[in-house]
Amino acid sequence: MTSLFTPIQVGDMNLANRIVMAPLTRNRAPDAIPTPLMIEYYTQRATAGLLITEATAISQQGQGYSDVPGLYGTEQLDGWKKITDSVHKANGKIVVQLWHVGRISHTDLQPDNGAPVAPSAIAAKAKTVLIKDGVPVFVDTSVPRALKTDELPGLVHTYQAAARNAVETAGFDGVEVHAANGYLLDQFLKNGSNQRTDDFGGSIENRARLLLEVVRAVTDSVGGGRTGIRLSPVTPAGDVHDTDPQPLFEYVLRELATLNLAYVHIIEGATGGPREMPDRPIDYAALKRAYRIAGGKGAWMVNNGYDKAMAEKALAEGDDLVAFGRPFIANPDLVRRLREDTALNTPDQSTFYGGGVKGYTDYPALA
Ligand code: 8OZ
Repeated sequence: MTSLFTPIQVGDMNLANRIVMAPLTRNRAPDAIPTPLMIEYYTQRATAGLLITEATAISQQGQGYSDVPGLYGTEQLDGWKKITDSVHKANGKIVVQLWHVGRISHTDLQPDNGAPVAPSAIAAKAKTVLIKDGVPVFVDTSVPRALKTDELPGLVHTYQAAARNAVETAGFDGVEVHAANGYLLDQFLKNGSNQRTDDFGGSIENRARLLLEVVRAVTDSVGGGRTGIRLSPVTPAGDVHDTDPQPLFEYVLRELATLNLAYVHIIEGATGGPREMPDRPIDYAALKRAYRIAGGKGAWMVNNGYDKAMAEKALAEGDDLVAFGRPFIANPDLVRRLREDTALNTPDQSTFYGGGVKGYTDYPALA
């Protein structure tokens, strides 16, 4: 019988188990450059079947928070290479999450202190984090400007270049396109944030166009077997909403089914919050069915608030991988603890974003 500890082939990656470390923003990369402490943090967690890095900006325009890493400069790529080398030495697998925040940014973080970019010039009722004198400060996101249609091919190219650099230069096993949580690609998908009148707004097909062009470009350069995608159909994160998410996401998944992706990663409910959203109903089983019927063979990864019992139930019902977030913050040896049914350390919320060793690399592993 399949358990959390049964190996699985996911695209080009052979995973030792089905326990995935979810992408977790930790704001410990000053100047967007990965640090030696990050080598230790990821390597401590390398027994996960797959590590997904924290969201990592594909360009400065894609940056929305202080001290989050990037993937567009030589020093950033060199920093990541040390991390992937160390994780591989520990027999781990690691993909990088490709991130463009769109409107969830602040002029302080943008090139020439310009406005962040978005599908439409609609501000998010959302906060971002700036780090001032080492202390995280929550500030309102800035009013964005609408991207011009002729800027979009360059944006697709930026994703593609980041994916290629991630695999060829930084040594990642693959990439995860971040299309969730109210960031740029999710802003395009959902009609609360996309009011464009060109080929990238209006109909479901049009709103999904940028996402699908990005994923096609990424798979063209690194292969579907090294590409995953993260979606959050109903999350309120980043102030996004869609008036009819079921047909929107069924369309997206049917189209993704043709691209031979390694995996599809679904956040169920509100990111990091309630799994049930009574005012935002969605049928996840129907989404998965739409993907499978359209020929999608990628692993189906589920996320949000899972414990061991829930994860085993998900596998028994045909999901393939389970991503754990907060449990991995506090338990570097989460895989062993789940296998041995031992107690878990409790994550300390006050050290999630920013800081150093404390609450990052100092959670104890079992003896
Ligand atoms: C928490 C804080 C900042 C960013 C996401 C990248 O939700 C994030 C994020 C999470 O996907």
